[in-house]
Amino acid sequence: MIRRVSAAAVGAVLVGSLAACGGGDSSDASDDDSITMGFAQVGAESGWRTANTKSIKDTAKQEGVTLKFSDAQQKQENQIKAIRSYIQQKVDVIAFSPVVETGWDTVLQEAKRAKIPVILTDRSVDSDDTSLYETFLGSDFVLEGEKAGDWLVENADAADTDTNGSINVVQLEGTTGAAPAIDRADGFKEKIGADPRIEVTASQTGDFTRDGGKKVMESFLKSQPDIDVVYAHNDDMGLGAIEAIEAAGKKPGTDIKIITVDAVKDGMTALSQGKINFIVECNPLLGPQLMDLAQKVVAGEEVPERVVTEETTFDQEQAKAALPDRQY
Ligand code: GYE
Repeated sequence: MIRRVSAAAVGAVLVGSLAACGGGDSSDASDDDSITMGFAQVGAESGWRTANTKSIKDTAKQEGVTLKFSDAQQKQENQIKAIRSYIQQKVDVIAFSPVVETGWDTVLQEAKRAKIPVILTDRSVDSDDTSLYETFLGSDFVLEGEKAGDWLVENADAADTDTNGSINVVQLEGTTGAAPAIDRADGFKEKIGADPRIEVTASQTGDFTRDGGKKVMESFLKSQPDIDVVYAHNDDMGLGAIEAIEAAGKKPGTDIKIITVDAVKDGMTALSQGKINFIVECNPLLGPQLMDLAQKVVAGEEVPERVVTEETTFDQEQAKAALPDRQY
């Protein structure tokens, strides 16, 4: 709870970017101001991440932002190394999507001392010192978990596939310690409390990958005799779970209901085919908002301390309707 508040309500201290760039004329930030951004990406673990990276690279090109990009292969130490190298290269702004929530204060203090503004994008950090970054652009992951939980409560009767009065959920968690894994679990848990029949009987990380989801689901299918529902923290793990369920001779979406988060094309396709039952959207197309914030921050303009992306949800019929226009 405290963590949620500290991530979202960054307090009254607005951007430290005046210090960061020695002032700046906020009324005069023209579009063709060329800036250099160092971006430390989490990895390439999922369809969501691929779409996110493409959005950032494409928008940087369009906006004339020189982008230095690194892929940390889901390792915090690699992200820290990349940030340090951006500090050494004296980029104008650093943006990154922290793989896990904790352990960033030291490197962020180094950026602050070098007067390089930092923008958090997609995932936030858990730090008491909110002066270490200018803003956080990304989804409300707790809300995403709540939407997943609400759907299950509303569809509880159908989810009790064996009609034995208990609805056993297995959870495929995202990367341990990552904001979306922690928050999507919290939001879901809070909402399923409304129906005493619903219980999370097993929960394990699949690291946001398809392979991880498949392996964890294979072991759940052996250890858990009565699985009614899979709640996967992203589409990729849900898609891995589908493979495991089919290999075990069961019908995903029918014998075992599946709820996921993201709504990337592969997930939406499985949803429209009836193999997934509900997807909570998480928008990866953060490039335009990120570049806009970066240009403002470098120009010394004030930016909101929190920018939340707008998202929806999809059931099977809605997925069929949305699929033809889905970009990612
Ligand atoms: O849901 C998942 C990815 O941080 C929102 O990371 C992101 C998550 C996304 O690996 O697919």
